[in-house]
Amino acid sequence: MNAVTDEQLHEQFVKTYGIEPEIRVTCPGRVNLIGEHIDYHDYGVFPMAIDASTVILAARNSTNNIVFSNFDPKYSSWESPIPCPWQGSSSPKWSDYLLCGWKGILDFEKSEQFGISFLLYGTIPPSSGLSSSSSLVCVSALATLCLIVQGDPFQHISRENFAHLCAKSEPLIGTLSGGMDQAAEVLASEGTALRIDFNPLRSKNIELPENAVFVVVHSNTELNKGATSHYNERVIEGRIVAQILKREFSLSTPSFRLKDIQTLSGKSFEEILKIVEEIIPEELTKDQVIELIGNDKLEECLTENTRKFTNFKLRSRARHVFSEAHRVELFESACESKDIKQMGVLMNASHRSCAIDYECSCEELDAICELYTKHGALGARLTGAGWGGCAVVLMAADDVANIEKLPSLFVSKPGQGIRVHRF
Ligand code: ADP
Ligand code: NG1
Ligand code: MG
Repeated sequence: MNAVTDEQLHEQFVKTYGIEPEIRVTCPGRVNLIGEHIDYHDYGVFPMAIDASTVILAARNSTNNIVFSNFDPKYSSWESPIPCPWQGSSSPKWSDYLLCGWKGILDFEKSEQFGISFLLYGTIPPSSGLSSSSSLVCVSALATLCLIVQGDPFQHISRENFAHLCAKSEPLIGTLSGGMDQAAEVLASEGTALRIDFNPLRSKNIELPENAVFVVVHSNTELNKGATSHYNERVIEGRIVAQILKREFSLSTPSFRLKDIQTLSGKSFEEILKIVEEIIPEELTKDQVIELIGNDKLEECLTENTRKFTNFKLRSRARHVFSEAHRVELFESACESKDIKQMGVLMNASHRSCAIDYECSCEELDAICELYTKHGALGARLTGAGWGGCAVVLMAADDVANIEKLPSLFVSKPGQGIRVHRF
């Protein structure tokens, strides 16, 4: 679709609903530079917001209906009278992401439902690892909040608490996701990447070296995460590893996030990686897991829609999580000392770990990374959940001419976070 102007959107809103919009909320996508599949273990990550974004125009209506429409006709309109009984979805449609944000805010505000009209328009390539889904959740949450409270919504709730609320709401579509995407999209400041840490959520703005150019490249494959179980399989495998390590270290914490286990054990990354090689089995069936940790401990790890899993890869998944968390620390240091070569080396290692140990790449993504590396990229890796979607490539500014003829989506500079305009 061609770029749509604010005026066109405004006109479409009035034409669709016969009322004026009250607010416009704009939320960016994000590209993760390093730190993949570790946010749900509470390890720090290193993303930045991108210019591609989702925009929503919103108003209260007097029809006692919740109505969502999309500027792009490929997404059909959705409507429900209030009270709308929605509690979540296991095969999400686009409207379900909006309902996540809407429900999160109504519950937080303890607000009665009211009639709303939303018109959405998004330019983030969907299902491509640039987190279009969280952008939908966040615009919907902020639009709902702004229809309830007056003035600056971030005087009412801090950006950190708002991002946390959105992160807790998105799993209503059935994915056991971490909080990286909502945090990146809500906390970003223009011009800087972010180092994000969790529990409690906090972020640090990080300047990227001036001679570092990040290129986002689409592999021309997509994965709708909500429609497959790959992501949740990885989350559950990590939780089982945590239960095995807790037993090994005699820890009584109820947490099954690997960062908590490492912190409580007092082990360094090197030490815990060695222990993983020594004591974590590579692959177990469900019965073998029960034999090893007991049915109760396995049950603690599972959720309703993951109870059906029967096989678990463990050692290589754990190797990825701990080594990737370590790479984030090293990447931050390399970035601070403007060592772009080292940043590239770490990105390449991250991609290998994602591809081999976490098995979340695909042929097309591997081929893109290889192609760019052949043309002088310092580093290239899949970004986001993977199994399709985009790669992020690091080039030295002087070498960008080498890739002029290669396919690319955009050259990315750190963009700004979610924002609201009241008409
Ligand atoms: P990612 O977050 O990596 O982009 P997900 O699979 O998590 O991928 O989410 C993609 C889903 O988000 C799409 O299937 C669609 O339901 C929704 N989505 C993304 N962009 C739009 C859009 N512009 N309009 C409507 N829905 C969208
Ligand atoms: P994408 O692919 O953008 O949906 C997902 C998760 C993140 C994180 C990354 C992998 C959601 C909302 N986002 O991103 O929390 O785990 O994968 O690092 O599910
Ligand atoms: Mg997503």
